[in-house]
Amino acid sequence: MIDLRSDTVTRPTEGMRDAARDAEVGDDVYGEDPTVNDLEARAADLVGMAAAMFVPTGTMGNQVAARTHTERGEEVLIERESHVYKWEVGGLAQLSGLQPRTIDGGDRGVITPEAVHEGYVGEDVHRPGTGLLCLENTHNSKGGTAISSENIDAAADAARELGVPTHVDGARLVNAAVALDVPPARLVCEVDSVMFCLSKGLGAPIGSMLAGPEEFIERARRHRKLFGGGMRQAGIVAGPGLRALEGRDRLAEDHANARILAEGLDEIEGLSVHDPETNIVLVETTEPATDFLEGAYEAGVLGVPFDDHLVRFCTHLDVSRADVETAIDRIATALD
Ligand code: TLP
Repeated sequence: MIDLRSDTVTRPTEGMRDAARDAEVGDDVYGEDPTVNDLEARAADLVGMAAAMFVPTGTMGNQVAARTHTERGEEVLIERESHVYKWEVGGLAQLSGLQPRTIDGGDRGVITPEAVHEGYVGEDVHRPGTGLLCLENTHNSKGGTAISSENIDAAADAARELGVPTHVDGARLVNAAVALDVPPARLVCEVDSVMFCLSKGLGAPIGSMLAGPEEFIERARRHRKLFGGGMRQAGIVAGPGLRALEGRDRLAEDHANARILAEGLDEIEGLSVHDPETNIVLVETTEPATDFLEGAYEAGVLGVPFDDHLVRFCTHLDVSRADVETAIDRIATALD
């Protein structure tokens, strides 16, 4: 089976398994796990922030960030197809008493400064006030679009002028950086916090990083504890995370494989493929997405439905160029 459902499905490499076994550990709630401390320092450095904190999942990183930036009842300005709004079980409302105000980011999920100004709500006797702007890069639902540093800067600058902090859900920030050929830090130099995942394209089995200023991360540690994410000998998972960070240049291969997949699938009658910018390929299907996926599954290829006639395939560490070519052949035969 060629599993293109997500880049979350990768199995740890031998090096990651070695790193888990050999990790020096301590109690991380006391700040005493040397492997976690090392990972946090390197992650902060990668994104050019003063501090970083290890969290078990991207969802927790985003939700802790939202809680740490805001007061209960405030509004969060957020793209309407974004993961934090759509795929995190309404966590903004459930966990932090926040009210999302959605903005349409168009085909690529880009939030413009105009949209920030338009969506902003000043606090008064009737209105809650905007407490946070949340951006996503790459934008998953829009097909892994790599949003440029200029676009991110412009939105964050607009928010700052209004006194609103910006958080970036950068689950795939390193994919964006590789695609745009800029250091990850360049993509977040104007924002207040960023979450990025080790467990997606980077291939780690578990873990994400939340980065920001020292004082922000210090407060975020309390919210991580509150949300049940204070881990003990977490070096066991941070060790593989360090290996994942070291291998980040490899993401260019996933992007090249996504392009090969897109070109191959686009030749098949009944499919129309969006040009991939990173490792996500969106495919429009003439037949219902679930029927198409059933045929693909029987032929030995897995993907996920994104809409009634829209399917997502994702390339990653565990699929080679040859696998991608086989996947194209299998789907072509299934649709024949
Ligand atoms: N995304 C998963 C699914 O939940 C859709 C996937 O397979 O792509 N931000 C973004 C942009 C994400 O894509 C995801 C996971 C998360 C946050 C949450 O990360 P985890 O799964 O670690 O909580």
